[in-house]
Amino acid sequence: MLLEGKNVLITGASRGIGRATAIECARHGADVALNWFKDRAGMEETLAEIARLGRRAVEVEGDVARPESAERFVSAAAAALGGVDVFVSNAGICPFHAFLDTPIEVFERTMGVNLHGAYYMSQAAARHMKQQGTGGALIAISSVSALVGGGMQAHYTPTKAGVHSLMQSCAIALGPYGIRCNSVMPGTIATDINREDLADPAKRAYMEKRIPLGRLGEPRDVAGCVVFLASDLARYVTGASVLVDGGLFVNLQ
Ligand code: NAD
Ligand code: RM4
Repeated sequence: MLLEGKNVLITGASRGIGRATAIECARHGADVALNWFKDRAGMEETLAEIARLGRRAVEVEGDVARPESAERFVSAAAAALGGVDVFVSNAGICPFHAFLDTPIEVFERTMGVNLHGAYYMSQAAARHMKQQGTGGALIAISSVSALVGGGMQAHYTPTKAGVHSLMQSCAIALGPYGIRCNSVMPGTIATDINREDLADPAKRAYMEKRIPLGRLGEPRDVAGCVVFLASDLARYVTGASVLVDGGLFVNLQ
């Protein structure tokens, strides 16, 4: 029970890594506030899982790319749960497109959701934590793609480098308030975001061969790392980025 008594806010919690993070946090004793967008059915499933674990959950609909969603989410969560201890910026999109053919709208939307959204949300959460005066933790779901390119992801990889950098700057700005800021860098985790991409058996087999641990990741692999960073076990960890990729990044040969 690493998160007993903590309130954890998570964006994009209706499925995938966000849902697994909500469940893992609840399993460790946290109450959760969950942002969702256009996926009511998925959100209901996440809420049912949290209820089964006997923890409190509040859900708040909102597009993270809109600045007003941030204050709405944080204040609704604080009012319902009684405070904000941990904020996880997870919501993200990755429409695969070749660089030369990527429409400007796809680039702008990907930046808006993945980078602007994480910025607005982290700022709103940190303002609340500062006012609360009890410290806290910000965690951004970055990616191994912050460190390497992706041929079909030129509009996506800069957003992941961006949130990694955002957490580094936040670590400096918010350290004096006892707010730790870190990012998690997942490798290839099988979720809806890459379902089509990984449907190609050759692509999947190539990935599995390249990953030293021999398998694609599961959402709960990432969630475990988030729980650690959110917990007091990580009390001296800030400005860090943790790869959760089965060894993919170091396997250059
Ligand atoms: P997913 O598609 O299963 O989940 C994405 C979640 O974000 C969904 O709940 C979706 O509804 C939500 N979302 C999308 N746009 C939103 C918006 N505008 N406002 C609020 N919520 C929104 O994908 P996932 O793999 O679980 O992705 C979660 C995060 O993990 C993303 O930031 C992604 O970039 C990152 N990531 C994923 C992988 C991977 O291989 N799956 C690897 C590295 C990083
Ligand atoms: C990640 C990484 C994964 C890809 C997802 C969509 O950041 O690039 O390989 O599956 O994005």
